[in-house]
Amino acid sequence: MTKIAFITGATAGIGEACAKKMAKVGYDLIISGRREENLNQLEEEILKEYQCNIYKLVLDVRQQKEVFEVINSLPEEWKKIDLLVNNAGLAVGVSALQDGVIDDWERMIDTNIKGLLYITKAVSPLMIERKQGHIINITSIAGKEVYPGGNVYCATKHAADALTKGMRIDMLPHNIKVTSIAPGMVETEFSIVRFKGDKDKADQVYNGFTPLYAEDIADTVEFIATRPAHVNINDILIMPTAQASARDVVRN
Ligand code: NDP
Ligand code: 8X3
Repeated sequence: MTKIAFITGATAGIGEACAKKMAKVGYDLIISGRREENLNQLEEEILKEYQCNIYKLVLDVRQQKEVFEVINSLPEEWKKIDLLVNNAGLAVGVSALQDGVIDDWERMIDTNIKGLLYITKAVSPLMIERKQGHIINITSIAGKEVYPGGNVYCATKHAADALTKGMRIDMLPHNIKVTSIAPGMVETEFSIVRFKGDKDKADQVYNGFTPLYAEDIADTVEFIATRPAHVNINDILIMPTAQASARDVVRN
């Protein structure tokens, strides 16, 4: 039977690359994000290349009620989710904590922590019922280290890292695998969002070295999701070769 992957934040970057990769290896897809045109375009691109069924969910992961409503009202055949990739997330701003913008903090906390929790609470009972499933949380090097101006973003990713460990314990009796993938710098829309649309500042983040690309993380998701039933990869930290830690990057 064809497996189903549910990918949040599939309208750009890592989530979009994961959707393409999992379609390529034969999964049907539930793709979600707030930008409907991007979902439509992604569907079109995937269907040009691969034979697969796609279900689109225009969804803001921060909207608790909506998350439960849309997931609970998925058609029965789409409730058999084998793989959940909790990828939707963002950083907003790089201010020191004392200069922080409270609205930016709320967006990061609501998306990266509460959104991940809502989606997981809605999807995991469907997996538990079938006694199978795999949840991959896209965390970050920012969930393992803290850097200047990273304060609240790093805290949300530390929370996602802790939640991954907690979920793994809680879901152990139900045969559900739980994995964290913690990437270093990946060139996506991430920095454009972080710098609130300032493309020049965003480009500077990746200047002078080769960052990771979204496809590198998608390859990792594919590898983890396709291990034999008795094997789980708990935690992967994946960095560009030119990056040793959150702060150590060699630039030309
Ligand atoms: P992008 O900005 O390219 O993509 C972010 C995705 O998240 C988009 O599809 C966006 O969709 C979605 N998203 C954001 N907010 C919401 C929301 N409220 N509801 C639903 N979807 C939302 O960034 P990346 O691909 O780089 O980021 C993906 C994940 O990877 C994030 O969790 C990020 O923290 C993590 N990460 C990124 C790294 C990097 O260097 N790029 C490194 C380590 C981790 P839409 O706007 O359409 O809603
Ligand atoms: C994104 C990686 O270290 O640039 O999570 O914030 S970092």
